[in-house]
Amino acid sequence: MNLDEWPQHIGEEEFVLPVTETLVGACVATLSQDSSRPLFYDASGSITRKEFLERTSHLAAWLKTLGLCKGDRILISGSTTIDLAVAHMAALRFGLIVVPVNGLYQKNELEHVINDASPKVALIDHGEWGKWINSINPKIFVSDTSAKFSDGLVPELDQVKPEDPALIVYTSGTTGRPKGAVLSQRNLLAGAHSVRLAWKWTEEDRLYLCLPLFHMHGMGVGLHGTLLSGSSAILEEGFRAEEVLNAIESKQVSMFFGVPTMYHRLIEHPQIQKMKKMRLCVSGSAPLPASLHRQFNKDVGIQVLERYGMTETVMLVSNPYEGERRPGTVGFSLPGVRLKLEEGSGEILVNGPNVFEGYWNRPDADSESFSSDSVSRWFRTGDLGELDEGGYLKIVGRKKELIISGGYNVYPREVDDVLITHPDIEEVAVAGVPSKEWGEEVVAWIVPSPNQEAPSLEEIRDFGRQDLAAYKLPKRVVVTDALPRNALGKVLRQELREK
Ligand code: MLC
Ligand code: AMP
Repeated sequence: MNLDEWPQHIGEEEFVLPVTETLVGACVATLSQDSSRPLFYDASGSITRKEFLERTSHLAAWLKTLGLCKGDRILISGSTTIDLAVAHMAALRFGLIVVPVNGLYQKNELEHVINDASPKVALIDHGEWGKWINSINPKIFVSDTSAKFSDGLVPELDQVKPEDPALIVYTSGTTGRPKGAVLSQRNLLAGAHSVRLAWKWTEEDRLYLCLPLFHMHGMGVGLHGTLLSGSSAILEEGFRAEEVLNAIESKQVSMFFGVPTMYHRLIEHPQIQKMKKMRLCVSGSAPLPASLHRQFNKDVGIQVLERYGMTETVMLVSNPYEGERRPGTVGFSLPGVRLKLEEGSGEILVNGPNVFEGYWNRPDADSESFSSDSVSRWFRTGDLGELDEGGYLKIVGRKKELIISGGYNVYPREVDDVLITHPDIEEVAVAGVPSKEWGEEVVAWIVPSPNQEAPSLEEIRDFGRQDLAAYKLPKRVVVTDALPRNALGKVLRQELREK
C-alpha cells in the first residue's frame, strides 16, 4: 500500500484540541461540572471531582509555601493511588514541571535523574529514597505524597500556556545515561484527547488502572484520559489478575489497560470469562503476541485493542475501536498524528501536537532524534514498521538497542556497564531473548576473568541489584569463551541471541 493512500487516522471527528490547549485547562473545565460525580477510588476510599479539585489547590498552596515557582521541577514517585494523582495534578495546575520516577530505581539511577533535572522538591513514597535524596542533594525538600494542606494563599492555578513544559520523563539510555523527554501541556492534552476520541471514552466509563503512574501508559493515557473525559478509575497499587477480574463486577469496571505480560497472566486465570463484560481492553507498551490476541478472541470472545505509544510522543497508532482489531498489528494513526515510514530503513517517523519538544539539556540528542523536511519536523521513533495489505501498521523491529521486558524498558548498555565491574567477569553483554511471560527477558552472556569460576546467576543478580532496578537484572546467564564483535569491536547482540 502506498503511504499517501494510508488512512491517516481513525475516528470520524476532526481533530480539534479543547480550546484551552492545555491539559490542566481542559481537565479542570471537565471536572468543574457535575462536581459530586466520583472520580477515583483506591484502597483508602474515593474522591469526587470537587474534592479532587479542592485537594489539588490545597496541595498547590502548600507547594507555594515551600518557595516553588512556575517552571521549577518537582520529582514525584509513588504507587498508583489517589494521593499520587492529586500530587501530580496539583503540580501541573501550579505550573511546575513534574519529573515522574520509577519507584524501583536504585540510588545510582535516581542520582542521574536528580542531577540532570535538579528538582527542588521530591514527593516520594519509598522508604530508603529520603536518605538517598538527602545524600545526593541535601537542598531538595523531601516529603511523602499524602494529603497536604496549607492555610496560605492558593497560588494562581491553571495559568499555564500550551507550550509550557509539564513533564520531564527519563528514557532511552542507548548512548550514555537516560535523557529527559520534555512534554508540554499541549503534548499531554493531544495525547489524551486522541485516545479519548478514538476509543469513544466517555464519562460513563470506569477504568481499572493498576499500571504505574510514572510512565506514559499509566499516566499519559490512564490518568490523563480519565481526568479529561471526566470518567472514573479504580486505582490499584500493582497488578493481580484475581483482583482485576473480581473488580469487573463488584466495581463496575468497563475498561482495562495493560501490558502484554498482564494479558498473559489474565488468560491463565480460571475466572477469565469475567472479562467478557468489559467494554474495552487495551494492550500496549510492548508487542502483544498475535497468538495471545487470538486466544482472547476465541476463549473469551473479546478482541483486545492493541495500540502503540512512546514516552516522547504519548500515543501514536491504534487498532480501530470499530472494525477489525488485527492481531500482530498496531493499527492506524490516531487523530491528530501524522506518520511516515522512512524510505529504505522503514523507520517510523512521527509528527503532530503529541510529539515532545526535545530532550532536557540535550541539544545534541535533539538533532539526532528529529529529521526535518521542507514543511515539518519528524521524530524518529527508532521502531521499524511495515503496512500490511489492509493498511494496518506492523512493528517489525527496532533500530534502537532496547529490551522491553513486561512493558519496562531495559537498555543493554546500562546493564553491561554495571556487570562488567564484577571482579570475576572479563567481558559481558546482555540482550533480550523471547519469553512467553515477559515478551523479552534479559539474558547476560559472560566471559569469566582468566582463571576464575564464572559467577552464578544468583551472584550476578545480587551484585547488580545495588545499582539496577530489579526488572533490569538478568533472568539467565550464559557462559561463553568470547563475545561476537564486529571489526570495530562492537558486540553483535543479534548474534548473541542466535548463539
Ligand atoms: C517485575 N519484575 C520484572 C518485571 N516486573 N522483571 C522483568 N520485567 C518486568 N517488567 C521482577 C520483580 O522485580 C521480581 O524480581 C520478579 O520479576 C517477579 O515479580 P512479579 O511480582 O511477578 O512482578 P509484578 O510485580 O507482578 O510486575 C509485573 C508487571 C510489571 C507486568 C505487573 O512489570 C508492570 O507493571 N509492568 C508495566 C510497566 C509499564 O507500565 N510500562 C509502560 C511504559 S510506557 P525479584 O528479583 O524482585 O524477585 C510505554 C509507552 C507505551 O512503554 O506505549 O505505553
Ligand atoms: P517507552 O520509551 O518506555 O515509552 O517505550 C516505547 C517503546 O515501546 C516504543 O518505541 C516501542 O518500541 C514499544 N512499544 C510500545 N507499544 C508497542 C506495541 N504495541 N507493540 C510493539 N512495541 C511497542
